[in-house]
Formats: sequence, structure tokens, C-alpha cells
Amino acid sequence: MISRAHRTGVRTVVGGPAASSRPDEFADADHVFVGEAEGRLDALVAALEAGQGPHLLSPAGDAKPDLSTARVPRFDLLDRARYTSMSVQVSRGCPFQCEFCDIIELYGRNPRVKSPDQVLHELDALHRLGWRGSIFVVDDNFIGNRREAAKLLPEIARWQDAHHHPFELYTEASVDLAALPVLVESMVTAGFTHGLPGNRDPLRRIAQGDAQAAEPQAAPAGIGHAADPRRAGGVRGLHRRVRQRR
Ligand code: B12
Ligand code: SF4
Repeated sequence: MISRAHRTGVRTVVGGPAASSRPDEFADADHVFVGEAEGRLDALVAALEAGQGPHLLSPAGDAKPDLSTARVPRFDLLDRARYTSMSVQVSRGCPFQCEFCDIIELYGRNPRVKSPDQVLHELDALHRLGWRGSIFVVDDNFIGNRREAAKLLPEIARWQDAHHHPFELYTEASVDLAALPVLVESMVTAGFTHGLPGNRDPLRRIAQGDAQAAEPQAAPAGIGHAADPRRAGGVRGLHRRVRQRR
């Protein structure tokens, strides 16, 4: 894509998780934007306007943007008829460190969250555009900050009631959610119909002989009991040592 763009004389900017993890893979692009965009787009715009500027735009240090600066996405620009699901993001980052997952490198170990008002504005925007049905809450781990999730859920439930339940929500959450029945019920009330349990690293601990680590494997059934388990998925990883033993 980069060389096709260059053949037509178009400048290229690459950003997002792939570019953030491996900026070296995009050496041909004019600009490689590493990390999150909130509060940092001015530097990119200046480089584009000047027609030159740094090839690599990296954030200073490890600081990650406060999500209160995140704007409502321009859902209106999407050809929504081509989507089965819209995406709304509530938080970024995860406090765990499953061996296969690079989330903490990309988005940090301290989950940063949007305020309930910000999230409801995103639901409003999608509702105004006529979207109905499925919304993927594209968090790395929706319960990375349980307290904030617990605060947000009743607000979403009230919003759904006031709008005659237009949205079915689903998300990814670490498997310890199964030990939090009040939170699971609150998710169901807010309109979550299914979820993708993340690993939280039990397989590595099982490989190390930790029998208790196997317990979370049963957890999706516990979640499914509260939320209709017609659809399910999972995020699973194998520690290198487990593979070698096969
Ligand atoms: C939702 C999701 C999906 C959904 C996408 C649904 C959809 N219609 O969009 C589905 C389930 C399809 C999916 C599939 C896959 N996914 Co996925 N997915 C996600 C998830 C959870 C959220 C993505 C999202 O919407 N983020 C919200 C936006 C706002 O965040 P963002 O993309 O980071 O954007 C910010 C910055 O990066 C930057 N930015 C982004 N793009 C650009 C572009 C420019 C020009 C600039 C300047 C800035 C910029 O600005 C934004 C605001 O700060 C992410 C994890 C995450 N936290 O992002 C994983 C993630 C992106 N997925 C990942 C992977 C590996 C995959 C798969 C390859 C899995 C597989 N093996 O099949 C496939 C690939 C699909 C494909 N064809 O590309 C990895 C990528 C790892 C990496 N380092 O590159 C991630 C990071 C999760 C992880 N750590 O494992 N995914
Ligand atoms: S719980 Fe999910 S997001 Fe967090 S480190 Fe594990 S796989 Fe990654």
C-alpha cells in the first residue's frame, strides 16, 4: 500500500498497534506514528503541512494519554452497512501480563478509562446515526479497572432503558470476571450478551504445576450462566515450555 501510494505521489503515514510494536517494518512510509494519538496529532499535522519532518513520531517517555481527551469517533464516516458490529472503547490497558499478550507494552499496565458521560456520548452518536444491534466494547480488559466498570454499568443500563434497548454489547474481560457475580449481573442488565474471556496466564501456572490455576478454565461456564451463552469465544495462549513438552 505504501509503494502504491508513493507511485501516485501521495505521502504516507502509518500508525496503530502494528506500527507502534514494529516501527522498523514500515521504513518506507514517510511518517511512522508510534503510540496513541490523543494530544499528539499537532506534530503530525505540522510535518504533513511542511511536507517534511521526522520519519518517526514517538511519544516522549512512557506517558500515556488521559482518555478524558478522547473525542467521540467519527462514526458518520463509516460505511456502516458493511459492518455487523460497531466499536466503542471504554478503557485501554490491563493490569495482568499473559505471556502471549503485548497489551501492557502498547497500552500500559494501569487501565485508563473514559468517563461514563464520554461513553454515553458515543452510544448517543451511534444511536443518532440509526445504528442498532451489536456493539463491541473493544477494551483490552473491560474489568481491568473493576471499580470504574461497576460505576459505568448502571449508567449504560439506564441509557439502554431510556432508548428501548437498541444495543447488544460484547467485550473482552479477564477470566476472573467469573468470580464477580454482581459485576456479571450488572453487565447483563446493561445489555452485554456475550464476552471473550482473556487468559490471565493460567496456562503458564498450570505448566508450573499450580493446580489452582486450572480453576479459571471453568469460569466461562460461570459467566455463561448469567449471560446467555449462545455465543462464546476465548483468548488462549500457551507458554513456550508447554509447547516443548508435547
Ligand atoms: C477490536 C479488536 C479486533 C476486532 C476488530 C473489529 C473491528 N471491526 O474493528 C477483531 C476481532 C476483528 C480483531 C482481529 C484481529 N486482531 Co485485534 N484487536 C482489537 C482491539 C481489542 C481493539 C481495537 C480498537 O478498536 N482499538 C481502539 C483504537 C482507538 O485504538 P488504536 O487502534 O490503538 O488507535 C489509537 C492509536 O494506536 C493511534 N492510531 C491508530 N491507527 C492510527 C493511524 C494513524 C495514521 C495515526 C496517526 C494514529 C493511529 O490512534 C488511536 C487513538 O490513540 C485491539 C486492542 C486495542 N487495545 O486496540 C486488538 C489488537 C489490535 N488486535 C490484535 C491482533 C493480533 C488481531 C488479529 C491479527 C488476531 C488474529 N490472530 O486473527 C486480527 C487481525 C484482523 C485484521 N484483519 O487486521 C493485536 C495487534 C498486535 C500488534 N502489536 O499489532 C491487538 C493490539 C491486541 C493484542 N495485543 O493482541 N481485533
Ligand atoms: S488479561 Fe487479556 S489483555 Fe490482559 S494481559 Fe491477559 S490477554 Fe492481555
